[in-house]
Amino acid sequence: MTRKIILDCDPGHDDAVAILLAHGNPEIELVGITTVHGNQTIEKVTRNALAVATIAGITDVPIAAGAHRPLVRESEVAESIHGDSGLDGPVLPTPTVELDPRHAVDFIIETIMNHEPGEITLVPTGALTNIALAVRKEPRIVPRVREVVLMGGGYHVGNWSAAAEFNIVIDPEAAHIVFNESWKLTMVGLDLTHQALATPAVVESIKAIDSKPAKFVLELLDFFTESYRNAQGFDYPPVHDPCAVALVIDPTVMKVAKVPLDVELTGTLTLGMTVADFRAEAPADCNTYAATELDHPKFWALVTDAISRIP
Ligand code: PIR
Ligand code: CA
Repeated sequence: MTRKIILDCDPGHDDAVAILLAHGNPEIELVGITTVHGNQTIEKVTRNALAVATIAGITDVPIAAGAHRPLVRESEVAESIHGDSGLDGPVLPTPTVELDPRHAVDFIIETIMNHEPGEITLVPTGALTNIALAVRKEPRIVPRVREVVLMGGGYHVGNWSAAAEFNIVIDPEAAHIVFNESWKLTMVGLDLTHQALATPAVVESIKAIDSKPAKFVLELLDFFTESYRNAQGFDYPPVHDPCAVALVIDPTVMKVAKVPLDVELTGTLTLGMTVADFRAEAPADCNTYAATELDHPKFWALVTDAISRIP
């Protein structure tokens, strides 16, 4: 059975790889790509989503633009990591695919309501603004969603502050809404994604593919490697967002712990921290999970396989 997903993203180098993984993997049916402010402005990340779709030949998937800013806070972008365009490095083609006229929030609601309960999985890889707005506008989506598998947060480390991860801390109120709904939610956070390093061996395996999408990924990784080295002192960059897609494809690609999760909204040092309560075994009604340990070879095999399937 293929899994139907909506990828809600802010491309973004790793979001772009997530799009390619979702499109190239035969187990996933990408029913929509929605965009949200984050790595760059909504205009830029939406243009980038259309450019990635153009490169990958994604012509039959609606792409809808969403929220231009967080619910409460001022906008913040990750220019130090993703550059001025949000997708610096490769020369981006002028998009030949068109934007869906619907707002992302309406697209998400309509798509979930027009499918059977349990059919649609939400995969957010940016700020949770669109998902929070969708829940508030149409709460009946919550029991209809199969599960939410998101990239964001982390229980032992931050990247935008000592305690908080970017996708959560730029719109903590939205994250709080999404983490506290009754759907099954899995946090694929920095604990996991900092294991998804694009090592030289990974880069070699992508070089071996020799196609336009593979070349595009190599150019993305070149830039991402440099910015991660300069901004965060990493030898090799962690490619966060495709980890969430990979978990939907193959639950054996990572270990996941059932654990109560919540989002800090009032801390001065800890705003946007995703707090996991590991003190005891999770209660039976716990509906939140945190990814803990990645099978690195299996993950990158999924990614390179998907890229190699895209002409
Ligand atoms: C933001 C990101 C990546 C690195 C930094 N330092 C900041 C973006 C990625 O697209 C990913 O979804 C998430 N946010 C990781 O924090
Ligand atoms: Ca992202």
